[in-house]
Amino acid sequence: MAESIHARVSRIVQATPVHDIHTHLYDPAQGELLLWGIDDLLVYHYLVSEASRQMEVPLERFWSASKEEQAGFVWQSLFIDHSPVSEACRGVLTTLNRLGIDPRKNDLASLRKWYAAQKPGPFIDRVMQTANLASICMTNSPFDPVERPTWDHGFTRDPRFVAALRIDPLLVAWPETAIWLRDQGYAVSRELSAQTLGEVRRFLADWTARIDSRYCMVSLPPSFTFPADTEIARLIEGAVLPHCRDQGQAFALMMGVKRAVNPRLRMAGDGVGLADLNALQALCAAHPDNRFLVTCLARENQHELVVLARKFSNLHPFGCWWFTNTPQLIREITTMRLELLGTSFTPQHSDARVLDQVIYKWHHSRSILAEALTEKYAAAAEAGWKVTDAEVQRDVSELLGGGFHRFLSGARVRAD
Ligand code: FIX
Ligand code: ZN
Repeated sequence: MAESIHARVSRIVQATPVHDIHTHLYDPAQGELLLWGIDDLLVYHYLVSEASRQMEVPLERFWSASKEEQAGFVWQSLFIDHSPVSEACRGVLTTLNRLGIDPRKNDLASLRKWYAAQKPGPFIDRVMQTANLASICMTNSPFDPVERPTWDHGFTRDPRFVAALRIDPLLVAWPETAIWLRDQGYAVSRELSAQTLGEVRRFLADWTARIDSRYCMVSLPPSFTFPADTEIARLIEGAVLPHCRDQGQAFALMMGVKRAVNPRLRMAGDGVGLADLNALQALCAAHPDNRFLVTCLARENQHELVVLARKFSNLHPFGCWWFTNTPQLIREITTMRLELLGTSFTPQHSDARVLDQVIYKWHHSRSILAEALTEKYAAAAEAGWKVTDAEVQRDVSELLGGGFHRFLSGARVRAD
């Protein structure tokens, strides 16, 4: 019997290595910055915010506990006292399951024992093979006092881990950041004079070269507007966009995050708000020589983002970010993008903070991508256009990193 369209598409989607274009993972040579293992899986901020609703211990007690103890609280409240049905809980189960561990038969102590027997190098290889990853793009911040010294000292790069320059404090914390930049040897003042903007560009160019950054990125609050007489807008216009043009690089905007909605939850305390996509429209229209990679956190922004991408070829939507990284929303957003953009977008990034998470993030997303594509190919077949395996492979390679890289390079037509 002929293989069904769904089986063909799934086979190709599973077998195609993906370039994970945004994560919070680090080069193995950056040592402890690269998190992995059961305790880090359990204290992931997605799980902490869910556990904070169910845990018996008060938050203060939770935060004063060791990582192992915190992991124990999360395990108890989300896996033992209740069933692990949320997407983040299911993620832990899928990860363990695909590593060959029966999560049901293993208590936390034996899970820890299993992990203790793993060696970092082979474990990284195994995770990347299991998730079928071609490369991992990091989020690299010169402003991070723990990360920065690793770059200052230098290390031998793992070619599978590529860099992206993250610049949130530069844009959202000006003028405090001016003081920091001065300490780093850049002759800036609080006022955004031509000299200061020039020095900010020098800083961006220095770090782009130092880390071999592929693109520069920022996350922005819902209040972001453009054009505007604000420090963020002026820094973008006067320093970041010229820098990107100089370097031929794209600028990634992650729009709609409300930081520290509940500061008591620390990293788990961020929320979502509706971004003003008029700002994005104005950026794309006023700067046709810049390229913008954009993801939005609010479900309600997704349709407008896709419509804008139809109008501006210098805009590339990517990923189902954070609170939209749930099966129902991935299905909705990916289908909407396929229906309005064809294959000219990047459906997903993992946003993994713990290496092992790439296993579940990609396993879950790949199966939804295969379903969404199958539906579209089946509809085309009904209208007399049957796709070949080679065409499916072309499309899937495009969606899993090929289109992204072409967008980064500025090429409009297929290079391969
Ligand atoms: O700003 C970001 O890159 C976000 O992805 C993070 O801040 C967030 O904590 C996260 O991990 C979401 O997945
Ligand atoms: Zn992120």
